[in-house]
Amino acid sequence: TYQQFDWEEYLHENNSEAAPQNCFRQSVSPPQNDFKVGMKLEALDPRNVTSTCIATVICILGPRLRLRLDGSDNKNDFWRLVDSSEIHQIGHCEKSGGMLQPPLGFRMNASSWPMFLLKTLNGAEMAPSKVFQKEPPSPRTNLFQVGQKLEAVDKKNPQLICCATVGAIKNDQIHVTFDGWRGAFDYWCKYDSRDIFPVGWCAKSGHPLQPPGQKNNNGANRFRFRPSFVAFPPTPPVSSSVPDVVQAPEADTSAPSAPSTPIYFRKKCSGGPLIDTAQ
Ligand code: MLY
Repeated sequence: TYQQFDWEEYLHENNSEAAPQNCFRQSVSPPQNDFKVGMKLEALDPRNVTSTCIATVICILGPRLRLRLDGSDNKNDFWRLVDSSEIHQIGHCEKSGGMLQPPLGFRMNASSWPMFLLKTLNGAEMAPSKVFQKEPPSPRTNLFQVGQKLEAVDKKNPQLICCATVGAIKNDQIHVTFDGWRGAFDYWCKYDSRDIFPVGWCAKSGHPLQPPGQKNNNGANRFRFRPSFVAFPPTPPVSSSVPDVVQAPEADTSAPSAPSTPIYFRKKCSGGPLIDTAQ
């Protein structure tokens, strides 16, 4: 239903090439996601990777999970692939001789952790072992070349995977630059980072892909589909006590009249593949 970003055409027009699959630490066919929202699992605390915490699945996007550490606030959610080595079934930590830890910024007194842990796990739906997928092996060396295209997580808006280019290479690191955006979102990462994907990965895995931004492309960029024109099928507003649909303001009548079609925005929608929810 959504119009897909056309990589083939984009590569052709930019006279560029995609980084080959064997550059990446990603499986050739993206893993299936059988997790469900609300399931609990063990995850390394991203802010303190020596501790293993309990996390809850908050959202699912293709093969990725939005996770929140139990006992933490909602401001520190993070994303993991279902084949990440940083997530495990509940019980894994204890089996390997470890102890579950409160997350950094645990919102209660540390002394209440044991009781909190009991309560948070009591009656919880725990993700079964079969939904965890094996992490693919790392390529032996950095095979990337400058100028190659890829799909990369925007670390400042980590729900987004975007069109990107290898801007530079240094030893085992690559510089990820975001097409159509000035440098503010660029970053260095290891060649085997789980945050970078071959061209076509989003389409294959059912994950939304952010098309290039407009900042280096003077004027219209036909590769960027503007949300207001494609966002949603034009469903009429439904009346309810708490309306979740608002109508866009009428066009300025002093302006030359244009054929006007009402556009509706769902306020509660968290965004589809073409919607940049981050501000
Ligand atoms: N609202 C943010 C979103 C930036 C997203 C950039 N990514 C796609 C590289 C902004 O405009 O700053």
